[in-house]
Amino acid sequence: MKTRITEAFGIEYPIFQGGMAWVSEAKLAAAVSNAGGLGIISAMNLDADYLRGQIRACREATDKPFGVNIMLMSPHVEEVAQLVMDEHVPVVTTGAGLPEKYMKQWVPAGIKVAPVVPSTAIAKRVARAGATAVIAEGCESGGHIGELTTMALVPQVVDAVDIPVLAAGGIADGRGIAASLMLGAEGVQCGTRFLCANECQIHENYKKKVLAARDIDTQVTGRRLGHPVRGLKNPMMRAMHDMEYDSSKTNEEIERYGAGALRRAAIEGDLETGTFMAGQIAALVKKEQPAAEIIREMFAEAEKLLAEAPKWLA
Ligand code: TUI
Repeated sequence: MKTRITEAFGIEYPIFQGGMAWVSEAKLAAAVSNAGGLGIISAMNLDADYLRGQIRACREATDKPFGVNIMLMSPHVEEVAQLVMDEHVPVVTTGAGLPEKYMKQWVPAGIKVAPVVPSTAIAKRVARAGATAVIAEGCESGGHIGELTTMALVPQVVDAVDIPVLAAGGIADGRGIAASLMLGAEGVQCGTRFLCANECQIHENYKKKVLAARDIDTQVTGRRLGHPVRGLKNPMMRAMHDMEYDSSKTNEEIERYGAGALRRAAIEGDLETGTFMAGQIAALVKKEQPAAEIIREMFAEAEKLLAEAPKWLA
């Protein structure tokens, strides 16, 4: 499949693996890149030393392009923003904020930047700042979310900018890819589907929780704090939800309660106090399998659907 995304990023399939904190490590990113997608390492909220190690491990495991996701709320954002230049990382994606300040250095340095955007206004801003592509992520996705759904957001972003758009949020199979192309996107970014890749090193309990999920098993917490986060329902998510509706609790108390919960999920597999971030399509993830198989399967299905599409015109 050839689109402006495969051309611009030098990849075989127009698919990015989402940069997920405590999930998207070098091993998963390299597997996705080796399979012809764009693997992405998450800088999460750790420092430059952590990221340097991950970049080097990824380079050991693949000679294909890969990316680094910078979560703009990270306390180490300045040093990781510098490191991606020092390490000549080919692609940077950003999330949870406005990346223009950093793009002033990244773009002239030849880094291809693809920010996650939750609105057309932000898509236009990053396009003006020199983004190679934008990732229009709907609120079906796991983790930190915006307001609009993928179905509503993607075509509006496609109309708002001239650069290519990747659709994200709620995409886990070939149907999601085909639909994204129909909305005008030229690629997709998937996170949740890759949680159950063999190369994904999260705790077994996290994978089991995704595999057991039903359609209605995600919930959003953090709206009161200004950073809504979608994850799989569990005692931690329910407690966060209850605290948010309790006016006697301060925002600081709630923030403190939530601190470290993603690490507890991904590393320790703590079913009670971890936050298992996942998107609304978790129930479409049926088994653990190699990243390469996930990509091949998704695109084989998309190509079949697209080839059959003229039947609707008969
Ligand atoms: O960033 C994500 N997903 C994430 S980041 C994350 S770590 C975290 N942990 C606790 C609280 C908050 C974050 C877990 N999942 N996805 C990309 C994304 N970016 N979704 C939405 C946005 C976004 C939102 C607002 C991008 C830009 C934006 O700009 C507006 C502004 O005012 O900053």
